[in-house]
Amino acid sequence: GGNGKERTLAMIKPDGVSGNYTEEIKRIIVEASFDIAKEMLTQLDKETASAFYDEHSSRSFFPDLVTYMTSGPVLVMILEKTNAVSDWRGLIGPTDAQKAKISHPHSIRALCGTDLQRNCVHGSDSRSSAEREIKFFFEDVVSGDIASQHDEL
Ligand code: DGI
Repeated sequence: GGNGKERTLAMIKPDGVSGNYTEEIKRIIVEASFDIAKEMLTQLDKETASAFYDEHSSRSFFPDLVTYMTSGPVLVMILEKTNAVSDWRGLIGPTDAQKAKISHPHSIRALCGTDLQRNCVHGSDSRSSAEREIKFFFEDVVSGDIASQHDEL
């Protein structure tokens, strides 16, 4: 949009939701002046988790990543503010939660993550990833619903 605001896709992963970190993470989000434009609590199936992390599909850790991401509900959110993409990446900290606890002790991954895989939150890594991921979870779902309703007419 032309108002200087940016959108990013944030997710509280299964370990964050099951560990009851949702409320604390949302407090951090609001205190950092993000608006939560949309949110959805959902259980990823294998196909959806695989498609979301398609760029990693050839990596050795991919099967474990999909098992982790489908192990319980996730909370997916669209966050809005100026510089939302880089500001949210800054708040969550490095990918490896074990390293985050040392180098970024006030980051969200230091707060609720465990290791390189179980890092409790996701954030889009660029504006273009953010747009793709927002479409993946929100706009595709909507148009999919419309398409399936249309098919049944
Ligand atoms: O954008 P990030 O989530 O910080 O990191 P990424 O896009 O490089 O990787 C996506 C997710 O895949 C990451 O949050 C955790 C998992 N992952 C990345 N690298 C490894 C990994 N999991 C394992 N087990 N081993 C890895 O080397």
